[in-house]
Amino acid sequence: MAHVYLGLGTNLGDKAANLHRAVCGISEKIGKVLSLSSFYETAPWGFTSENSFLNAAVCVETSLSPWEVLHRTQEIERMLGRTQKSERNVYHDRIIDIDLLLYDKEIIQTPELTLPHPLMLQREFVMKPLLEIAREIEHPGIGKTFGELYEEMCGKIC
Ligand code: PH2
Ligand code: MG
Ligand code: MG
Repeated sequence: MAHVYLGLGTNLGDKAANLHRAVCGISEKIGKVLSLSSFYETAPWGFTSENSFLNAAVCVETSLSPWEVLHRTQEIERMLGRTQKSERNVYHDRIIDIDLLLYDKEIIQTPELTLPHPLMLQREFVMKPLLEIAREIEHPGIGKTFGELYEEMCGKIC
């Protein structure tokens, strides 16, 4: 069994309900949800929108491969009504976004999937919820814990 950390975000409709529905989908299609962070209201990052986000992070125990997890998260996004995908860092408002952040200590670099998530350390909306459930976990590429990395990051962008 592997431990997968997923980042969740929504900025349309009933945002808390969207996050709860995503967590239900994750427990049905990916595996047992071991921990769920609080929900954080955050400002849109990397694009302009009048709709603020609600972000969260979950840890899931799964028997699926990283690619199977990716495909299942995309299935859940479609199930919840997501139609547009972000491409080349052009972002849109969305009902739900589920991003793979970590899969055990795997380091993967393919066009379809990069792990750990390449932008997570620059994004407070990812790190804040993740910190709640993964403070002692090590970033596999860097070898420091998320607690340590968050403190370093706060000197720069928080
Ligand atoms: N997701 C993005 C781009 N910008 N900003 C916030 N606050 N929260 C997000 O989840 C988010 C974002 C790309 O997926
Ligand atoms: Mg995203
Ligand atoms: Mg995404």
